[in-house]
Amino acid sequence: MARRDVDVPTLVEAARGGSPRAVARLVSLVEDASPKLREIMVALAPHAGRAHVLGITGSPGVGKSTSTNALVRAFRAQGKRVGVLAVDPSSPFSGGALLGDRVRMQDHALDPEVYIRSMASRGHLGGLSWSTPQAIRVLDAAGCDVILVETVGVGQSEVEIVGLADTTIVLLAPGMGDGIQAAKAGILEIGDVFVVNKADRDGADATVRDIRHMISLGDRTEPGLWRPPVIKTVASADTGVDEVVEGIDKHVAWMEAHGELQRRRNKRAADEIEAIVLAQLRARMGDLRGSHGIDELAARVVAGESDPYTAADKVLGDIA
Ligand SMILES: Nc1nc2c(ncn2[C@@H]2O[C@H](COP(=O)(O)OP(=O)(O)OP(=O)(O)O)[C@@H](O)[C@H]2O)c(=O)[nH]1
Ligand SMILES: [Mg+2]
Repeated sequence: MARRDVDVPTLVEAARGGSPRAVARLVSLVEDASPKLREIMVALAPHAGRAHVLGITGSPGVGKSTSTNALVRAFRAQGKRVGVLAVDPSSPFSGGALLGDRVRMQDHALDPEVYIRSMASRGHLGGLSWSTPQAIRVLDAAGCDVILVETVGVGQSEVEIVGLADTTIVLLAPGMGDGIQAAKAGILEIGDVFVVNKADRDGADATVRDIRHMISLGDRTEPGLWRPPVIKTVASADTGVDEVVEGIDKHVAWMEAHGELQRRRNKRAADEIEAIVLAQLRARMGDLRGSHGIDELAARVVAGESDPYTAADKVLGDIA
């Protein structure tokens, strides 16, 4: 299909019907910020909002992809349709549907009920791509019951995943993340479910105790608040994965009982709107700069005839 021949309604219909090619095409259009993006989002809107979005974050090599693979297997056993987005903050390339994570999640490569996709997060230093929420919407509208978003915990991305996910799983490994380190990294606040993976290694129990202790020192112990479970797994041997699924289910039930799911989703939508507004303002600023206003205002500021705030107010008035 040639790029300019995209027929959005047909594509969306095919994606909803379960066509992996249509899903892949839509995610690519999102990633490439296609001129069809608006039309795509309008077409998807009535069909999105059903999927449970699960964020998985943790240090490099802690076992996120292996755990994702194991979780996909568990959800498939429940008959669920599953989407996976592996967001690579270090990659300057858009992922396509192939290579890296495809290989690591090979178990599901041929399963038509599993969509796996790598995404780069270009244009968004160190963090999650702005296009990730829109890719989530594509998978959601395509009928995924669960969408797993894997992101390497570096800098902002752990925090950003909180904004994206309904439930955030923080993965640790023995010796990699003792409680104090975790507290310092600010991950104690973001996890809804903590998993100590590589429990076949020494020190797993100590790490579990440590994390539990640090959580108990925090402000999450008040009655009515969610108490994140700390679960041991050996993802590479599928051990403990059912307990993780159970922890996730309990978290969803708790959120539903407390209006938290709606609150998180509303916040996610507000963040998305804000990102789009800011991007459009920035785009209009660019236009403005070339043609009218700013150069003259700048000269006046330099000459002391105006100040930057007054000048900025003029520009904002112009843009609005
Ligand atoms: N011993 C042991 N090894 C594991 C376990 N889970 C994963 N591994 C191994 O740890 C290595 C890294 O696993 P990945 O799943 O690729 O880790 P990741 O967090 O996705 O890594 P990045 O995406 O590169 O940050 C692989 O060699 C896995 O086989 C486990 O429970 N025990
Ligand atoms: Mg990985």
